[in-house]
Amino acid sequence: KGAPTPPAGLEETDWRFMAAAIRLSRRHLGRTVTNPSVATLIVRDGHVVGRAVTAVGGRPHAETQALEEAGALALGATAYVTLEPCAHHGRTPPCAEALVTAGVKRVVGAASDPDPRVSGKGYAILRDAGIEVVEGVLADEAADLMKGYLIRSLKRRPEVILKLALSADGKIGVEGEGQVPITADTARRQVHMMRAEADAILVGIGTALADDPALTCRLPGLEARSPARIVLDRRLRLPLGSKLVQSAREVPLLLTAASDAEPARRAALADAGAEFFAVETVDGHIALPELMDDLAARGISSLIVEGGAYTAEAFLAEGLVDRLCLFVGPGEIGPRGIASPVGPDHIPQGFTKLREARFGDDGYFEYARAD
Ligand code: AOF
Ligand code: ZN
Repeated sequence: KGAPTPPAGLEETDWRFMAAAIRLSRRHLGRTVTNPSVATLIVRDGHVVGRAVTAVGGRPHAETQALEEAGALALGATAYVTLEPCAHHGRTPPCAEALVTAGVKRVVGAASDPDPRVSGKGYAILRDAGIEVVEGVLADEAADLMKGYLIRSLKRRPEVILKLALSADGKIGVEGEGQVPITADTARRQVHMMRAEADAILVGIGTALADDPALTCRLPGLEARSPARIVLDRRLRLPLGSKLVQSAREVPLLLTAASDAEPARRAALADAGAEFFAVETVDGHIALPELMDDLAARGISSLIVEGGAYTAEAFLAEGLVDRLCLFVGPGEIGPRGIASPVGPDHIPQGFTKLREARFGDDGYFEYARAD
């Protein structure tokens, strides 16, 4: 195929360094709540003299750390930032001002920041100080990794990623049989990586009871990156002995309980480390839009919905799914299986395919809602 070349209108070096910055920004995905995971490279004479990603916990920002590493070498350098540098005073002065003070000559930015305290103001501070600014370099690639942050800022809800594992004949399990093996180890590791990069993961009580899942990330070395677990459990039916409850002291467990749920159950689950949040119900069903609003208010930017069929359908029906990730195993389950509401052959309207891959014998299909 030959060496990759930059998209039209982009300088080769800008393209390469921004691509490297975007790769670096991936490092703290899911660990910077409520901030996006942003990366900065400070480049002088073709050499990286400072590099950083938003710290775990969200502060300090990427720019200030990268500038600190570069020190005096930042003078006359180019800064590559995956998000417009901030313009507001937080615990520290704005990153845009820090770039000016350090004497950076040029700033190349990818995504713009919808935060009203920043939007457009960060780039303006730089330009007013005589710095050359190039905006929008690899903006889509950068935005793709910050989707959660962008959706939460613009829509006041987390990015919703619906993940389903289905058999070759489109079934997601068998009624009353608990976890049925559908995909193999490579696909499973991929799912755990998705968990590591998300802020939260959600299942319905039916799946929690049938499968007894832990919903943690169990990749060696990444155990600490398990997302908060959420169960739609209005009547608090989750057993105290379940893996979810048993691990609630290590990884947050949030239950959406009705206000009239049995107080004794609530007390016992609270003792085990579970937390609760009240959500409204409409006709006995949890009002998902309100729930999404609640999660956004808690700073949750990305949410994986892992089933089951009923929960998946509810999210789809509300138009709340942004990304659809389907893992398809080689085996068939047959007529006793529970049919998946979606499959590679029946994708809901408005979704377009982003990628397709194979993990061993399993297929992977990813779709994004086009909007
Ligand atoms: C940057 N660099 O690395 C990140 C930025 O609560 P604060 O004060 O940390 O501000 C949060 C806002 O900062 C957030 O909404 C977004 O606009 C920006 N994130 N900005 O210059 C960074 N993570
Ligand atoms: Zn900043």
